[in-house]
Amino acid sequence: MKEISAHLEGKGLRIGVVVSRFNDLFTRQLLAGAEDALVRHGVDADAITVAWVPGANESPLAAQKMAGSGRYDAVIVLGCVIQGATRHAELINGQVSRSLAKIALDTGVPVINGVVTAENLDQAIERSGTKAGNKGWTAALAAIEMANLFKQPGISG
Ligand code: INI
Repeated sequence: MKEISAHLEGKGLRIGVVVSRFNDLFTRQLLAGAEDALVRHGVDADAITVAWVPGANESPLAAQKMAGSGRYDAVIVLGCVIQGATRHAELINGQVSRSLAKIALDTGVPVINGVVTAENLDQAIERSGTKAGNKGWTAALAAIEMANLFKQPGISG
């Protein structure tokens, strides 16, 4: 049996990051976590490009531009959607996750969904670098793993 799996070596990878300004108290923490994870795993800081967008709703288009540019081995999307009194957040989450999955399939570039979806402020705090870890960090590891996976013989080209 032949198994294909990827290591977490970031050397030589070029990573695009899309980050929302909405709820930036949290998204700045997600970005810090992602950058820390990328650099600690060998990604050159100069090979990380960060594009800020107004909110999660705008992130798929920026991710599509980055993924389609041919300049990145993976794109990470960071944001924080907090449930309010209306179903607005639920609609944003559905739209964003479906769009990001489609962009990855259309471009063949891994697009990692690092958008925190929280029912309240406590959950947003927990997922942005406290009790439940930092979703930016885990998204960065997923980006490295997926980018390396497609460099393995037997899975692409
Ligand atoms: N954008 C977010 O990133 N998080 C949210 O929680 C949020 N809520 O709840 O409204 C949010 N809304 C803004 C949206 O993403 C767009 O920027 C805006 O609708 C303009 O298109």
